[in-house]
Amino acid sequence: MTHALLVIDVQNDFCPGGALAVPGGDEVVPVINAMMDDFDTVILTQDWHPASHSSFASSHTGKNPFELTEMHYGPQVLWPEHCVQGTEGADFHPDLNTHADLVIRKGFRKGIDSYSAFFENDQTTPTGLEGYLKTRGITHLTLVGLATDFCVHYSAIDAARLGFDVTVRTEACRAIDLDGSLAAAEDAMRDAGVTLA
Ligand code: VGL
Ligand code: ZN
Repeated sequence: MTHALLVIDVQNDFCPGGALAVPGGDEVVPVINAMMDDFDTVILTQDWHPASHSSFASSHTGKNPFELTEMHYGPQVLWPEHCVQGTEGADFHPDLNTHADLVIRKGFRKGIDSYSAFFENDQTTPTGLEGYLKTRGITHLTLVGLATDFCVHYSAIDAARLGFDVTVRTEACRAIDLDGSLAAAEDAMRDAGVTLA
């Protein structure tokens, strides 16, 4: 068995002081760094939006952050501007160990968001990560990072659906928790066969 650690979006904008700060987001950094040696490979994801991305409330007149809107691919939460390509907010947390085999960027198409590391929010456009993992013989994935109820959640469910053995280490994750989204995400992950440890 080959086991990869998939570190989701540990970026400045998701940490305290950032544009879309996840409470306690920076607390996961030392926990994740300490886990890295236990895996055959480490892969980092990076939320990477162009300016005026369609997931930003500021791109929609009359809309505020954290409101829902309808996109051509379905419902979409609108966010504060965050993780804009090339900005400090999009950089990894400065203390995160970034000696990873692969950094995969997502959310770089202006008209579509991508929570999952595997598929954009239309649930059909692939990022290429599945092929990378499968051609390297990786069968087991452990997910950590930010945010538990969005990017970790969608990545974990897609990974399980694609046939990987998936564990989410919740002590190395933190949530945004909008209107019960954390509890809903945990239920959905368990239903998909993801182990929450
Ligand atoms: C995320 C909201 C918007 C995440 C990314 O990493 O969970 N959440 N973009
Ligand atoms: Zn984003």
